[in-house]
Amino acid sequence: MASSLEQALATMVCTFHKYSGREGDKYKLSKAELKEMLNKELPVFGSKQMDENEFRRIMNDLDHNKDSELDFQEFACFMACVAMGFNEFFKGCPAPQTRKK
Ligand SMILES: [Ca+2]
Repeated sequence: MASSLEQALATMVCTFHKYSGREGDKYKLSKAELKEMLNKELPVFGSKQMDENEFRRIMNDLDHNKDSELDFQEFACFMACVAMGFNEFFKGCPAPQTRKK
């Protein structure tokens, strides 16, 4: 059975392809696909309240090669940034207790 980290990586890859395959280039996220992905998969971003300007700024920051789409590499950088944000957020929190029976 896959470890939880392996499952997390597979989820990351599958989630990218679930949205990237919807329109245009199958292997890149368009603006609309990114928006939908943020709404559905990362609601922690509060993307519902994110206005158009804010969304455009995020897209602009993530789109390193400026082709107006996010390829997997750009998406992976984004996920790494989100993970670093989570790491900061959870710093100092007690490690989850392993239940003893
Ligand atoms: Ca791009």
